[in-house]
Amino acid sequence: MTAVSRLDSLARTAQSDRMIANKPISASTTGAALLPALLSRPYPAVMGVLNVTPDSFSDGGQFASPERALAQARKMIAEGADIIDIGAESTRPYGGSQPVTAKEELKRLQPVLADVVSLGVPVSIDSMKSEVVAWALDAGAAIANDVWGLQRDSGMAALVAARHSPVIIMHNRDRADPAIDIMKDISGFFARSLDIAAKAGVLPGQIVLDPGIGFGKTPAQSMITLARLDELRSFGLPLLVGASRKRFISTVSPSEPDQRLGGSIAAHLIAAQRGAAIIRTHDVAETVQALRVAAAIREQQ
Ligand code: HH2
Repeated sequence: MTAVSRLDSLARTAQSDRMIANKPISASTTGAALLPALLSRPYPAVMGVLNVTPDSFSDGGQFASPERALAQARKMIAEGADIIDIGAESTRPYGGSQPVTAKEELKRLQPVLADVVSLGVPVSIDSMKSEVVAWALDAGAAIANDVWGLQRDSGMAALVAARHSPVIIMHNRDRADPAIDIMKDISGFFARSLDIAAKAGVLPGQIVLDPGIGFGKTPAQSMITLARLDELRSFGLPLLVGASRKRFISTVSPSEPDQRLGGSIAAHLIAAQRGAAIIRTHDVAETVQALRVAAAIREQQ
């Protein structure tokens, strides 16, 4: 058996396990039906990160070739990912990476996006540029993931409204300010984004809010955000949390990004307990297991 066919058969077995454990969400479930389908489980949906970039903070360059990207997407689906989040520009949570043009982002996505879509789970496009998101939605992506919460690219809100696609509105700031009340800042940002969304005609049922762990926040503010995540439930919208491998973990337990699995799982379990409906992670198998075990234990209470 070749490595590729071994991976395929592993994917098939794990996928059928997944189908028994929780109804799979097919890529043909789109628009208004997609979020309710993803959020109908007893534990959060899991979004697997696929960075087709040379410079992402934790896995830059690892999946830049189309073959490796596709293999990684297959692996994450086999491990139980409900969504694949593909990004072709580092969002630079910690600076250091180069901004890229829409043209460059598209050049990185074109050889791989349609193949990832064809694997059969919903794909989200992690881009702050409406031109890139428009292309990706045309190519079969189902969700827009905007790390500037509809506030950077003036065309983003109208685009997602016109396509009836779910959108992830993430909190962000140009720089961290240790003096501010971060929960108040996040709530104010969400209120502005929701106003932009409403004016553009985005339906509330299509919106997911994400406090943006590690973005424009000190490490302490990232931890405050996780500890007080339940306060954001007052918006009445599903919450997404992506704490995977982020730097705040290293301030508690010094570690390189790829050594932060334990801290990532701790953060994600707390996020799930505080109401997160979607968890964004680089480490799908371990995260799915942790979420399912935590949910099973809670059921015994
Ligand atoms: N984090 C990153 C990128 N996109 N999108 C959402 N909605 N939430 C997040 O927390 C989030 C995100 C950063 O992680 P990664 O994609 O691995 O890094 P990079 O942006 O350097 O590619």
